[in-house]
Amino acid sequence: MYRRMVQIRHFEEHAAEAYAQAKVGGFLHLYIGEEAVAVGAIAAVREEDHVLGHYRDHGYALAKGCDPKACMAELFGRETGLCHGRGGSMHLAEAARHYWGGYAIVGSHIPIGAGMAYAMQYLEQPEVVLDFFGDGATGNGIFHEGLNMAALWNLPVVFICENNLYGMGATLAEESPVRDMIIKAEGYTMPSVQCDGMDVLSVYEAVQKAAAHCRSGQGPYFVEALTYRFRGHSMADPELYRDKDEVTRWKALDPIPKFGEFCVEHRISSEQELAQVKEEVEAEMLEAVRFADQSPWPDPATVDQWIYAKPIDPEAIATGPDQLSSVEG
Ligand SMILES: Cc1ncc(C[n+]2csc(CCOP(=O)(O)OP(=O)(O)O)c2C)c(N)n1
Ligand SMILES: [Mg+2]
Repeated sequence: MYRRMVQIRHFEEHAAEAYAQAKVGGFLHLYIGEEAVAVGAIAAVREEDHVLGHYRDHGYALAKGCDPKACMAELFGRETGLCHGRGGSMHLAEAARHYWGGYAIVGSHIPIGAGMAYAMQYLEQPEVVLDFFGDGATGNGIFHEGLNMAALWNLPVVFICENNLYGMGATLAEESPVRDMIIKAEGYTMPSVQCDGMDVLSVYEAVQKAAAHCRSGQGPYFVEALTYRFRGHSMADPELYRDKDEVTRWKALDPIPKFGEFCVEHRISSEQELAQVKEEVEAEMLEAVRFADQSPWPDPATVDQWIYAKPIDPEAIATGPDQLSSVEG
């Protein structure tokens, strides 16, 4: 979990640098500060479980085990990218790893996650769905539709709300009548828990419990992770809406050194081993940038490829999601 968090941090620091050099187009939303949420949650479930989330998505992809080289090349818009350069930063996805993206329309993937959970229930598959979104998304109508159907049909989906206190430049108080997002889950009789999103073990524990609940057929669960993004909403954000002291206070809670200290204190790793992890990850990310930079652009003649899914063979549906994962195109 320590290595994964460091991977996300270093990946994004390099991505920010590449963005400033105009090597990455479009928007770039950094997850820096929130790494413990994706890492703790995804470590708490099985590899075959399904994950989807919003546009601040590099952390989910890396925590799901996607190759950092392919992720970086995707940001650079290259053919070697995770989605052949067609998706970019906000639309990372890898079917084979059951990582389904990366959605730019706020809240849009909430009912999609419920729908995937419905598929698991219908096919009698044991997998659960982790559906990540922000505090801002809970103000969208589609959030309520998704929670309503998930609760009504007892679907195996863990809704994970990353409450980072802001939706773009709007503070929580400006966007929501309640400060605690778990209150919104109560309206759907959904069990819920708040966890410390700056502490990877707190997230791990909460999601482990939530996923076990879903897997045992008891229906959906709502996890609220209290967290904070250390950078602006996107690279284009001058951050005029928040106090620098507030950012400094949250940075003192940085989940990476915090978990590093825990590992040393409990003799899980030595300081030298943690330093070695950082060094290895840094080399891996430098290689990812080099790979992305040297990769070819997509051939304009192939512009319509990798955009739409092929029609799915009904027999593949009947035989289960592993067959679906191999559908390409
Ligand atoms: C339906 C919709 N409305 C507005 C936007 C513009 N928008 C992009 S991100 C965002 C804020 C979302 O905040 P939150 O859900 O808290 O996620 P965070 O960025 O804090 O991780 C908004 C309003 C959008 N992408 N989609
Ligand atoms: Mg937010």
